[in-house]
Amino acid sequence: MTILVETHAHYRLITLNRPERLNALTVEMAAALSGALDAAEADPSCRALLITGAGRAFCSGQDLTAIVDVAPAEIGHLLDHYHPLVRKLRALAMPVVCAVNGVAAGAGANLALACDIVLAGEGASFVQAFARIGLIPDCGGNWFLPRLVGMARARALAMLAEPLPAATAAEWGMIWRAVPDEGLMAEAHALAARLASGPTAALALTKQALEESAVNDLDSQLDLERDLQAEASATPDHAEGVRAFLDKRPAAFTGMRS
Ligand code: LHQ
Repeated sequence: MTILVETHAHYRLITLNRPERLNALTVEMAAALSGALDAAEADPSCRALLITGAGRAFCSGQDLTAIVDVAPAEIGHLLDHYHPLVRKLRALAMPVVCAVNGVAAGAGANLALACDIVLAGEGASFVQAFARIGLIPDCGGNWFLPRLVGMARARALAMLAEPLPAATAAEWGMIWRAVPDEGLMAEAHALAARLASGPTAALALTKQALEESAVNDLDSQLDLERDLQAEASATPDHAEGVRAFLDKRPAAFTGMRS
């Protein structure tokens, strides 16, 4: 199976599973990943996701053995299988943690950047490998990179296609944290579990507000925050959070929307 799914208390672990090819992406794998995201979304008890790769890499991007003799028009169509994954990750109404356990190259790097909170092992690296094979960054790379690290660094990363070590990625604000490799999965699970016991509806609305900030001016963003705050304040988790504060006890969030 190209994608493994493990259910934990209120979150799911999704593992990209073609370790012999460094988890290179294929159309079949994209379909399986899409199915796993849909299944998580359809399960009301699932309140967060954790995504990682099997073996020594996170994901090496498109499986190049599958595109050697492919016509240019077909290459564009291939992205019709990958780009919906990026859209889905960005729109998913729950936090998505990515544990980058090794190299993340090409589309693999940008799938990681499409997740909400990215942790990486110190031995991991991010490579916008596209220029090495005469292609441009895809899967949102040209959108994520300038926003995360600024245009000067985005240009160099995309044009030089050099591996960026996890520690530098964290220093530049491209990812949340770089952690020792041996502690990566424990820390990623702890983070997913923590998010999975959070106020899921408010976290999803936060995700939406941050997403829309990319195209809004301040005035529109303030209007959006007013509207989304009204939604958040109608959730039981808001009432519980306030009550727990006043009672000086930890909040017991359910993640329910109403
Ligand atoms: C692979 C791959 C791989 C097949 C390692 N494919 N076998 C989407 C759709 C439409 C059009 C095209 O674009 C896209 C988006 C993209 O993602 S384009 C970018 C595609 N990815 C790349 O160009 C990266 C290719 N891989 C590499 O540069 C290196 O393998 C990295 C830097 C990821 C890792 O290097 P190493 O740690 O030195 O490992 P390795 O190169 O020795 O790889 C180990 C094995 O995995 C090896 O097979 P072998 O049989 O020799 O053990 C590689 O051939 C295989 N592999 N990536 N993408």
